[in-house]
Amino acid sequence: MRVERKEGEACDCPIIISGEISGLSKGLHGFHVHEYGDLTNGCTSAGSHFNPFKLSHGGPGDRIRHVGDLGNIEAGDDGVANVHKTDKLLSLYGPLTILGRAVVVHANQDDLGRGGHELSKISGNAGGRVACGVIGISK
Ligand SMILES: [Cu+2]
Ligand SMILES: [Zn+2]
Repeated sequence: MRVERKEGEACDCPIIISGEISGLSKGLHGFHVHEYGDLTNGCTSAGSHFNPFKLSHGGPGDRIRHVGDLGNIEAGDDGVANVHKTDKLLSLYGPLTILGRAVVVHANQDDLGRGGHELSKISGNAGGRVACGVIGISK
């Protein structure tokens, strides 16, 4: 996975998250930035969705959302999801930085807060955590 930022005006240039995740079940999987880059107890220790503004869970296009809410990724028959997301809220510096946090892939679809389940407004009711990784710096 790569996270990049395009050159340009500080306030209006999205970061780009791209890459490939394999070994998934076919279909949609919730995909979020969680608050801690800590995998000492597996993906559980990554904590909750990164949510510095203390808002309800939503979709990436919503005004009311967690900063870490990136919606879903979709795996094909081969279990591979090609990820390409741009987001204007996440940052690579300052208070909204995602460096040192974690990305988590969930077992089920994120309902983007609209599913009517008791967990919809908290986590999108996306089920267990099937994969995770720390967002760090590499060559
Ligand atoms: Cu998550
Ligand atoms: Zn969320």
